[in-house]
Amino acid sequence: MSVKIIATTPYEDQKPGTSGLRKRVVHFQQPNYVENFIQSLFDSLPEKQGKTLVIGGDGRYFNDTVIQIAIRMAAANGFGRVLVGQGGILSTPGASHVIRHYGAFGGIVLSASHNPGGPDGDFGIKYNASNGGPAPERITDAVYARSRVITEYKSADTPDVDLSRKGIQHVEGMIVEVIDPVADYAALMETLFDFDAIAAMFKTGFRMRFDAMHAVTGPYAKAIIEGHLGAPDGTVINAVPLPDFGGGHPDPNLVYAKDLYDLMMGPDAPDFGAASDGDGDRNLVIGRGRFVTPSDSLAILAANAHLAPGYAKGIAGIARSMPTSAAADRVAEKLGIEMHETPTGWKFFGNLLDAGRVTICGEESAGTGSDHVREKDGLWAVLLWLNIIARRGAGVDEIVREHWATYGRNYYSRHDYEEVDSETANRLMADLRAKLPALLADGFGGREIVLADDFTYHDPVDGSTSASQGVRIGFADGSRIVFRLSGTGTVGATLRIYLERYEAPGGDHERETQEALADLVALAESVAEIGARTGRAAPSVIT
Ligand code: G16
Repeated sequence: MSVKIIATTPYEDQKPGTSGLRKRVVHFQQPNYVENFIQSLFDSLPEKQGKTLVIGGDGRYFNDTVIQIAIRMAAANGFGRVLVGQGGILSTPGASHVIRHYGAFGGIVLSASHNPGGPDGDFGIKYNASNGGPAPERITDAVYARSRVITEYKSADTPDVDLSRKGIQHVEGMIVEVIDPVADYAALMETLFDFDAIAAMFKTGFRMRFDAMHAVTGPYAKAIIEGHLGAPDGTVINAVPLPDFGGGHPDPNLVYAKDLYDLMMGPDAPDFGAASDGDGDRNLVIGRGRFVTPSDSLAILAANAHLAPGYAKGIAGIARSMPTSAAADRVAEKLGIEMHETPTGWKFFGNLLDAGRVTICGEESAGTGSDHVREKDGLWAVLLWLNIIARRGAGVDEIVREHWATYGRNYYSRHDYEEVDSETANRLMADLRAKLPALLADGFGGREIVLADDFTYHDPVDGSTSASQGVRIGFADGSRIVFRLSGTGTVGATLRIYLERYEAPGGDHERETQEALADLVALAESVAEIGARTGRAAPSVIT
């Protein structure tokens, strides 16, 4: 076999963040930058000889180049087989399913998620383990340690694989199988949801718009929503994945999916609007005249999951990331099932899902999913919503209001300050941490504080501990402010402030969200001195 061993020198900055290694494309284009990271990964994975590796990505710029590099390096490092999506395409949840379905050793997913793409945009590499989930910290820590001392990498001296052609090819001794990226995933969805009920609803004139944002869910949504479920052609828009996402920002939030939002709030709104992000794991759900926050969506999906055949027996438990609102906690309480609060990052749900302790998980950052894969899953959330609407015969707005009437409403918002100078942001967080004991003792702004800490997670399954996961300030009435630095930004630091206030059943659930949270916003500003320290008068993005 023509394996080349090539000398290299380490980079100091290959520490995976919340979800793999994410940097600007030009950063990844430095000599051997990709090769160093992939070799560090392979060096950190014992017992890979002869095993199957899944490779795919969201189709963004540089995807095709890195897939060819990864295939050549997998062959040189002794993998027996690579499964790769046709055209290099695999959504993040799709890749998770392929890993599980074919019993693969693991998978490399190439994506910077909702970050923009193109030569000046972002790129990313993440590794998923044999359970289909993002590598746990013990693996990402090992990769980082290895990346700092690496001296050589291995690659096969072979031509590119033809990714446009399904079927088997060979790279030296290794089998490369180019697979349909959609088929297995669509078959899985059919086992979970009442496709007949949803199809019947479309037949009677139910109207929907799904914006794939020129990202990876386009082919999946076309095949499932228009193909299997019979929604009219044109229900899925921007359905062709493009290397630069058509110049857009594939983040399905109210800023970047504004056209969809405006449509759904307008006089000709269809019944249901949805969108997904670059790699297909996030979701946006909007009913006619009603935006659903991701935290509420998690709670509503959990409360109604039994209406879908895949969850008819009930759910074992729910998990949410710490900054996500506590709306789902009330559902778990009512159902008498386990509820878990984990750090931000889907990887922290893996053990709970594997142990069968939770069935549904979610995060405020537009992510929801279940034990069907080990990633959050945008299309899954959309299909579960459709299933619930079809079975309840009620619209999104009605479902949301009924939920609040039963469980109360958690007013919730996130304020982001993007591209803040890293040192300034780190100092702000350090000073805030130092203030916590005094806040707990004395209160702040005339308010009693019942919780002031930096969140530490103790994994109940493997006993591991993850510290410094976000500063929490909790008030006596159940309101909460959380401060964290994002682990997914690529330039400077992003300061995230999460605000939450609970209004019990029978209370006023009709207030405008920012107005309902205004006193907490003011407290957050004064306790952390955001304006004075960052020079910013307002957040860059409010979601
Ligand atoms: C990733 C992670 C999520 C996390 C989100 C935001 O999502 O998979 O678990 O909630 O980033 O993380 P942060 O607040 O650290 O920026 P995605 O969709 O970007 O892969």
